[in-house]
Amino acid sequence: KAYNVAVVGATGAVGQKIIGILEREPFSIGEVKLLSSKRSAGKVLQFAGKDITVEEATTESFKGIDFAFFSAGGSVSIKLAPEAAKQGAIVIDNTSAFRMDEGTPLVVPEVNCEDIKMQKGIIANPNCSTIQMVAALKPIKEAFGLTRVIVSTYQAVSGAGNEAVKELKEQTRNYLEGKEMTANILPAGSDKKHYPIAFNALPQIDVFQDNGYTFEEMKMINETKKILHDPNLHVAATCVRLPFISSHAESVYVEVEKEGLSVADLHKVLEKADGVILQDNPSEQIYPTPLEAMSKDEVFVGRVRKDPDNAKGFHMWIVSDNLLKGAALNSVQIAKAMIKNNYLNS
Ligand code: 11C
Repeated sequence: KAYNVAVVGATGAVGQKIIGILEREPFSIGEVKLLSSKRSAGKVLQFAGKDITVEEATTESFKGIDFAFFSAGGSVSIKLAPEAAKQGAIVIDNTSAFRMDEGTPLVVPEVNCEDIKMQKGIIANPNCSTIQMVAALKPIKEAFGLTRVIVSTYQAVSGAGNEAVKELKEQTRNYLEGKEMTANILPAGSDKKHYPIAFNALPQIDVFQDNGYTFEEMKMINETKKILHDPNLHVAATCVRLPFISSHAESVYVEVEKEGLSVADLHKVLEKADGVILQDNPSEQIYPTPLEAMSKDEVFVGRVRKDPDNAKGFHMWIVSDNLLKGAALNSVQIAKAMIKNNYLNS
């Protein structure tokens, strides 16, 4: 069977990557609809060498669509995703709109594929920084148990969209030419103040919550517990934006249940984990970096070290392309897993 697909937010950073991944033919594809806001409608994009005119996404856009990939912001998803689902499409939503709803599966196929079975038309794709972390945490949890996770992120600018990347480039150019840098987007488009990201580090991703954490940090905390089915897991996060374009990096501290493990024990389970590549050899200076991970599908793990003072603690460094495994690729993998496992008819 060929599956009809719609990409909502086709002109955005994630939408563009979804188109690229669908062009790799992860499954047989019939009709392709590229949808956007009114502002971007009328643009002509290419799919597999063919010109496709982008249409405005409306409630009428989803008849006959099998998979609708949404990445046009939460408000568009809230308005149109339930409608698309009602019309029979499986919605795979990249926004945070439905992630924490009890009846909505939040899925990383390598981690909790079976959760897809409870879908009622909408499946949520987790936040990029969560996806890459849980891909590495799952095999560790399975093998050794997991009690605590403390993560500090080093996040790429493309997580905030194409306009933010443009802003980074302009600021960099201006700084090098001795001109003033202007900031209009980061740290959060919707917040009051803006700071330059070029030659800087911003300890704010998305807006602050009442508890002093940012929304990005709370997403990492809550989504990790949901995906790993472990509401009692202790998770804390500090999310920081840095001036590189793509791939998020994370310094992750884990406390496992089992005592007396070695770095080699962790290496063994990470090496075997689906979608994970271990790059960890300090004597050869082998470790993952954002630049190297860019445009690659996998989650890369390195710098695995034992906590010198805690027999159950380990540090590690996790890197992955935030627009691929962190967003577009994971979404398409969800669709692929549904087809492969026959979840479409359940
Ligand atoms: C960032 N993680 O890097 C964000 C982008 O909830 O899907 C992804 C936002 C989301 O700014």
